[in-house]
Amino acid sequence: KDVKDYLHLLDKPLDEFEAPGARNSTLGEDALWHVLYSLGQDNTYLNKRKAYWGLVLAVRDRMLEKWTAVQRKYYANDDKRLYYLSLEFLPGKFLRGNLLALGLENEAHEFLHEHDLSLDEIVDEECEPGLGNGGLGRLASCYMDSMATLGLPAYGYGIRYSYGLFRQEIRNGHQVEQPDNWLHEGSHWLIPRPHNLFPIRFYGTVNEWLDDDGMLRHDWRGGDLVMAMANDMYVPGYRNGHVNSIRLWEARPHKEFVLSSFNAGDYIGSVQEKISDENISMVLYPSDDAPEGKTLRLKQQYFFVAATMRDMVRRFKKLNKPWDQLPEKNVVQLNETHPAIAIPELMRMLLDEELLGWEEAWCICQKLFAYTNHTILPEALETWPVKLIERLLPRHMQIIYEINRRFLEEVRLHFRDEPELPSRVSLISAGPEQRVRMSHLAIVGSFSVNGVSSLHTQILKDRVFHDFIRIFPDRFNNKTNGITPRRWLRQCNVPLSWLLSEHLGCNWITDLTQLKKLRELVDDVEFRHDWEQCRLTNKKRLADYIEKVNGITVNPHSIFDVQVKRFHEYKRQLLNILHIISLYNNIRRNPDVKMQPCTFIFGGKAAPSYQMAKDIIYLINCVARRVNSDPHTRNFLKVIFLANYNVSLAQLLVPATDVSEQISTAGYEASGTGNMKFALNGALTIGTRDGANIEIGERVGDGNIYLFGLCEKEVLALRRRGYDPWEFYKNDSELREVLDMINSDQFTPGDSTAFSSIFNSLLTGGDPFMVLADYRAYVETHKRISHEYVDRDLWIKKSIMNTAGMGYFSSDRAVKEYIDGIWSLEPDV
Ligand code: 73E
Repeated sequence: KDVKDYLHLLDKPLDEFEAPGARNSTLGEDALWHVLYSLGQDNTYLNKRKAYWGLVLAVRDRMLEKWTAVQRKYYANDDKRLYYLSLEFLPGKFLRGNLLALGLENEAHEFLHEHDLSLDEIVDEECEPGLGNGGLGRLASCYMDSMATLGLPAYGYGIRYSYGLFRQEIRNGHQVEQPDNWLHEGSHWLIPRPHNLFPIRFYGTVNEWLDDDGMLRHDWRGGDLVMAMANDMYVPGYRNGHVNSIRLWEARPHKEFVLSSFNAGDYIGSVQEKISDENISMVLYPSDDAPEGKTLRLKQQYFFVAATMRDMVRRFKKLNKPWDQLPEKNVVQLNETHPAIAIPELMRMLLDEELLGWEEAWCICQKLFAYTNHTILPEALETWPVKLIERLLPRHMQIIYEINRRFLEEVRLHFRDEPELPSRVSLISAGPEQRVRMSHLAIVGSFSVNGVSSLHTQILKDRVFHDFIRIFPDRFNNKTNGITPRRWLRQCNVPLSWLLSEHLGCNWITDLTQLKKLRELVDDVEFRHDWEQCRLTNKKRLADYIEKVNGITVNPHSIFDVQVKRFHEYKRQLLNILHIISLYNNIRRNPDVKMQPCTFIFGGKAAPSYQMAKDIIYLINCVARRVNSDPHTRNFLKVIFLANYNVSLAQLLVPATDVSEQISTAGYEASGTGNMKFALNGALTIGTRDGANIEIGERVGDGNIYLFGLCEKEVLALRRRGYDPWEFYKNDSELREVLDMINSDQFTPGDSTAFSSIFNSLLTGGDPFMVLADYRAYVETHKRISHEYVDRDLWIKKSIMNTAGMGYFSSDRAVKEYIDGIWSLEPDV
């Protein structure tokens, strides 16, 4: 059927004040108007580009009307506001989601139809803003969607990077990074606000002076100034008339040219300064789960935080309220420690500019800030050299010292018999180079610290921040992550959404727990048939993409087994490829084997400096080349690497996946959110007892998930006992064969050392992520999967039970938990 014939069945009706007719022109008329008057192009005929840009501008008009009304309401109601500070946002493409939220899909279809175009081809015109690395940035975007849908007075804050995460190309099996110039055509989704401009200082010196009461005061001056200019991105709630915004700061030169050197004839020298100032918001750092110790990174953090605190204080001052009301009217959520420098920055503003006393200022900070931790990888806990902060932000370093002095004094007072405790919890680490521990700063300066899954929060309490639990017993809490059902089901999986709305009505889109009613339908043969058809439609669409992009034909009836995520040793893409090699060996040994054909799909980027991760990508591509071209196996086994994995590609993959690979070493993946997207769309998970996998298992039921391998406690115990990967090498002949192949030229003819780094890490290197320890359990679990997949009734029932159990993982639920447990906000709809 034509999409436009069934859209009205899919979605909630619009709220009354939203009804069409509130405007006296149609979306299409406005789009044509914009083609002529905003783009300056002939609107008597349209091509894809013109139609796209015209639509964007017409949709934007409608969002702006709502956004200004909502801002007025915030002021009128004197609402408490949430500031969500994140160095990363990954919104994905906007057009489809915005049309959906605003209830404009039908109008858009009609307009495009009149011009012989379709929405599918139009959305290709849009390029996706890659302003994040992975899960952390995508989580921020899911939460912004839920906040708008729940009608919260919330603002996202981040950086308008000129270059997002690099575009990944695969050349001869290797990852090659290309710049992502996502703004080269401009983006009308981003509105520059040249009047929202703040100077941000770096370097300089601190002067002391005495105020009228004889109190010692500080004044930071000199150094370099850079301007922070606002750019706003709009986030409409789902059909509720509510629109929020994400403010992304862009660095601008403080002076156009340094006039003196310009006059002295040093033209290039004077432009140089302009260039280096703009560098601050030039590019996103491409490491996920690992800190980047570069000065420019710290500059980025301070730059966006300082501008954001200014903006918050500017709005607060309009209310003419005393300072102690700041935390009653605002709350600041820190997404990881990346924005933690906000704490000393607000202290500086309150002390040095507003002339508050220390206690008063500190009390405000501790009631205002809340911190979310996303990772426990020891190497990922952010620290900055004291020397660097002293130079770049001299006043902040003084304030951090003072926070620490007072904090440790309290600790000594309350824990007299533990002389070691102060140095363990100190904000400053000792050692040859003193460093500021940003997580300690964030914990001490906040009223709430949360982890992102039950297990992760437990690990924070038991291990990583154990000392702090005793000092601040009420500060720690869990908020298990969630994903937005608008993008991750309604938008990416139209066939299934239709089926769901037909049977459950459409309230699941904003109340995902409704999905549990699917359990009553698992025994309905016709329903199961329709379910399977939806899945097949999605798999065919993915197969077409793979054919077009990779030039490889895959069988849509094969098991689509997918692992897409950043490349990291702890995520263990290696375990996956080792198993594939052993499957390959088995098929070659038994050419007549009866086996369910399998398509293994990989996607994901490696940080450009992470050599091991890049080697693993190369290994996968080399294995793929060999397997896909072997006439003995190619009907049973295909291995596909999809280049440049991003949000758009995820939207294509997620609904087409049968088996979702979530196989991190237990204890390492804080939560994972990809795991949720797949299970929500009816994939079955093969996973370790790690992060949110455990909670997914609890909700979909033991029989509907394939959990395997060591649990977190067993990983710790084995390491303590002394883990020897050689044992597994010696005792498992299949595994040994696979490892020996990697250590030969089997996959790289003529070059037998291509993967020796991998082989060595797994054996002589001690296999830090215990790939070999989990290998056998993983292989056996895959055998079960392959066996059970063939029983179509059984499999489809399990698939339905997955979707049915995933209601809990809506970001609406997660955001509501933040509201109740941390933010104390009122929805304003
Ligand atoms: O487990 C994921 C989690 O689902 C975790 O690895 C990821 O955050 C997701 C959302 O909670 C994450 N990313 C980072 N730390 N944890 C990170 C660290 C430094 C730079 C960029 C990202």
